[in-house]
Amino acid sequence: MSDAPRRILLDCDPGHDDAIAMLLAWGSPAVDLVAVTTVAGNAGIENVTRNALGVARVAGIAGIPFARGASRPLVRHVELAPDIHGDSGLDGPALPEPALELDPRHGAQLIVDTVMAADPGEITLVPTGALTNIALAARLEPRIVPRVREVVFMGGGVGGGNWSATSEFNILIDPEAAHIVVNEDWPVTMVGLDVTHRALATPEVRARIDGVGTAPARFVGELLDFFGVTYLASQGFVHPPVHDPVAVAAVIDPAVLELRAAPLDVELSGTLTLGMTVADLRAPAPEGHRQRVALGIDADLFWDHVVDALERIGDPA
Ligand code: PIR
Ligand code: CA
Repeated sequence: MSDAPRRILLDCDPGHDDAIAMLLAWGSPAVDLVAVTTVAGNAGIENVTRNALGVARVAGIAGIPFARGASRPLVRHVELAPDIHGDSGLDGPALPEPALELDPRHGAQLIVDTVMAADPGEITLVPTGALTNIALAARLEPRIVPRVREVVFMGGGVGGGNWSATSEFNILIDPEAAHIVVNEDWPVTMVGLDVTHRALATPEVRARIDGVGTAPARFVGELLDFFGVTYLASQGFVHPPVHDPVAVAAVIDPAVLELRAAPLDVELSGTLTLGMTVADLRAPAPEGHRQRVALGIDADLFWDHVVDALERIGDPA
């Protein structure tokens, strides 16, 4: 772990696992959460934005801006995931009324402003939903591209999808945005299903979270209860995978994931493979290649960081 906390902007569509990603980012001493932006995906933009503010209240997150982002993908019609996350996008636990005021800027504008106001190489973008806001920000202000330290996104995978045979939800609902993001000239790391499908909320993990004994930990438990039911019904998982916090954990501790540099692109014209993330793993990538894909995970270490973050958050007033 590096000494100075890495400053991250979380761009999300909460979303059960997005909510846990937010808690991990807030509670971990290795990262400094500087802003949160929302994007349509798991539910519509009004719902995911409300959910983000509700989660902030649960975790005691304050003093950072939250901004509503894109209400639909760049090209395609909006596609939601109520079978997984419920109609609200965060069904299950009761959510408190927001305590924070929404920032008046569009999410893409907040991304631009955050990156331009910081030193070059300071801000890491962590998108855990469709890449619409990140793509918009790169087009709105191209000078952010060389200033961003890295984009670490949850999405895609090299070994198949969850929304089609080849493609993962966050990429498939806005493939054009994903294409922009992986092809911009900034370091980009794909945290895909290859690793997140191994970050499972097993009964042992549940017991550790329950053992924390705080209101935010109980909230996470209730999120996992709901996620467990829908994941079993819709995807046949006995224990639900928790995707989005894995991208945050990748920034917190490089030992969590095994990364490999590889040329990476997003399929935009396949008739069967739209939204597929194609990584060329045939040979080692050239020295200094800017794209990396996650191929392995230390799941125990990942959960250590989640539990540690919950312990540090404690019981906010
Ligand atoms: C999870 C998601 C969408 C659909 C399914 N089946 C499961 C959401 C999660 O929030 C995560 O960011 C990503 N999209 C996983 O595909
Ligand atoms: Ca998500």
